[in-house]
Amino acid sequence: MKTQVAIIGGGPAGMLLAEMLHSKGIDSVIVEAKSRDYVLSRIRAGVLEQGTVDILRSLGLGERMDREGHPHDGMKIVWAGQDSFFIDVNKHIGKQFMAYGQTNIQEDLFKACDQRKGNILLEAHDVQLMDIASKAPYVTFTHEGQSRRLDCEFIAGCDGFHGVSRKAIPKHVLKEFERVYPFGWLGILSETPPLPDIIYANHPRGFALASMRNPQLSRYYIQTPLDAKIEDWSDDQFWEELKARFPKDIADAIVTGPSIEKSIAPLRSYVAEPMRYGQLFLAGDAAHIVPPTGAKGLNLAVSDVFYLSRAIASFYKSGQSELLDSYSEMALRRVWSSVRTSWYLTNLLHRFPNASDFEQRAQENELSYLKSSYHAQVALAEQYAGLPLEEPF
Ligand code: FAS
Ligand code: PHB
Repeated sequence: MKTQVAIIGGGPAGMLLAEMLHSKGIDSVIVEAKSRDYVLSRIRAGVLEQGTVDILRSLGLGERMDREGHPHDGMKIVWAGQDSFFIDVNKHIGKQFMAYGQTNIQEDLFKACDQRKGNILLEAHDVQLMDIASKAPYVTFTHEGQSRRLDCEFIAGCDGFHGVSRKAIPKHVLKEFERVYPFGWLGILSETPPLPDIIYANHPRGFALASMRNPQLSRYYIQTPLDAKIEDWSDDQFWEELKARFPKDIADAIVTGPSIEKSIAPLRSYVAEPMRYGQLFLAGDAAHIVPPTGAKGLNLAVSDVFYLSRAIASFYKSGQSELLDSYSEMALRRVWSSVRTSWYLTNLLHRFPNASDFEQRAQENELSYLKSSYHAQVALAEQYAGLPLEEPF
């Protein structure tokens, strides 16, 4: 098999990259380890930056999002039982953000790929990246019981944190930065009407978050200890703990119901540099992980593949490799901005098990400052809305 771009991974990064390349007349093949159902069964992100919404619309992928998604002007923060305060992102920055689940985006991407008869190989195993430092890299894998080889000009490593692409970069080249948090998030999906706003809570019992997927589908999270097990959490225990972490007026407005999905995710900040080696370009979770506190993970995957598709298209159009050569630096500027913001919000909103009294007081003062300072809120709103994508020089 031969293609221009071999894409490893059929999550949002890989599937969106394929659509972007196709819109520029560039051929790609997606090699995905799991089945379509498995990929669609993962419940993950829920908040899209304006930049992501604009990109999806520009590719003709916005019709269902605009019909079923929920635009928000801002989000609420509440702590220590105090009144909640609203950070009006739209007033400060002139941008909204959209509540629309990653699962829906994945469904929309599969549909677009099918409609254009895109080439996606599902349940491909033993994927190996070969000769990535040469001008003729290739990928080997087994598919439908047969050993296959895919020759290409570029390889996009979109295979997430546990994929093989990042590991193909020699250890002496790769520099890794990591912060593992001493807690996780227990998330629940329920077919109940959500609260009107996205609300973050910092409570002595721990962090909590109220979000949504659509007017009949709620998404809630609570901070849990690292050793928490899903089997230890009945729905009733979850709802009781969630309500305990919000002020009474908000807690009383929460409509409870049976969970249709319940999972625990660990929290980490991670960045791998560089995001390019030879003809291999990393994008999305393959290169970086953020704690979901800032709702940045999926949005970073989108900005990475926007930069990468633009760079590959520029190469094929003009033969120039400047944008390819600057891809890693440009993508990492935005990655580090989102990593820093997600780290800031995680430190601001969670209760750290070993926090000293000093650290606890400093956290409460930061929350109080954020509540009272217009400028602090504008700065956070700018980051939460997502910084503008960089123009090519
Ligand atoms: P993905 O991990 O989504 O996709 C990678 C794909 O590569 C997968 O389909 C995988 O099967 C495939 N793959 C892996 N190894 C392979 C191999 N060797 N060969 C071929 N294919 C291979 N972000 C938010 O913004 N908000 C959230 O609330 C949020 N919650 C999350 C909860 C969890 C449990 C996790 C894990 C992530 C969460 N994220 C959240 C982040 C998440 O949305 C990611 O940022 C997003 O999925 C990134 O997309 P990809 O880079 O495509 O990686
Ligand atoms: C979600 O709806 O899943 C969500 C919302 C905001 C976040 C993280 C996750 O910061």
